[in-house]
Amino acid sequence: MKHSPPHLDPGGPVLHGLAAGAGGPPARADWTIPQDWASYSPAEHATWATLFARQSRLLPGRACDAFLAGLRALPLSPDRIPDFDALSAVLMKTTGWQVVAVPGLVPDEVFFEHLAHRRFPAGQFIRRADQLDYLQEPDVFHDVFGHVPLLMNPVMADYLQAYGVGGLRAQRLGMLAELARVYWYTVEFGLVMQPEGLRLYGAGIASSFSESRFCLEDASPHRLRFDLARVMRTRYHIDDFQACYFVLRDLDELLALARVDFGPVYAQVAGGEVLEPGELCPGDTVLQRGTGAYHRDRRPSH
Ligand code: HBI
Ligand code: FE
Repeated sequence: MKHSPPHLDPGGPVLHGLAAGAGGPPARADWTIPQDWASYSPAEHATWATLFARQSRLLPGRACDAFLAGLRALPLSPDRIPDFDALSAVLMKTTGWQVVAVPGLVPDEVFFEHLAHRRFPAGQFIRRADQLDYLQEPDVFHDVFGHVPLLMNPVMADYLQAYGVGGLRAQRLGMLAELARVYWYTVEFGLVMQPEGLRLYGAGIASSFSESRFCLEDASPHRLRFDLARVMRTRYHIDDFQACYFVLRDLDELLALARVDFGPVYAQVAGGEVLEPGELCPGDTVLQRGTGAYHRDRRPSH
């Protein structure tokens, strides 16, 4: 994944990419830094409060039950940036995960190494007040509000660790782009079926004011049944709403994904055709065919 300049839509997703965090070389080899909770200013806590309030209002009925349960069970204050040690204490006894602070994006292998050891690297900083809806690097709101609730869920806890282990392997195999697409269309932008209807579980949408509605309510994007090989071949928008969302039957599907050997699937897709984000292909199980209206006449994908 790589970074690209912010787009013009005021409500795009929070993005991840390849570039390392700002500043010089890291003081520690694993790129962690102290969270230094006392250093957050009142204005920074106020930014958290604004983001927290509007997302908590939007998510009931949109986020899946497991996400909402995780959110409730975590020691999160509506008006203060959370303390990572307090989060880690609860996570550790629930699923064995910890939250560690990093300056922003870290190199892929550093990121994978943390996940493989059940440490979630969370951006220490919070976005500026003029960037409420869009920023390029994962900050504390995206990482904690978006990702940590599902780390309370045993299935996501195992899946994300498996992604870390798999990431190191994919790098060796030259299949990182394929694996990153799986991450993108699950952990960041995944949808799941619930008896009452479609729900979101991806952190990129759970932490986005506009995409949390777009992904479920807009007529533009396709909503397709998740299929591993298909997802591996599907490009994504890194700086705009997705043109396609992939839907799991239930979150337990991630458990199967954490256990399956990606090797044969890499072999199946290697050198094959890559699909554009909004493209449909034979074999797709189309749950809702999108109109494509949103992306029509916009820039091509990466
Ligand atoms: N670093 N802090 C941080 N957060 C991420 O989500 C992240 C990263 N570095 C690399 C990365 N993601 C992705 O490019 C990989 O998952 C492929
Ligand atoms: Fe993320």
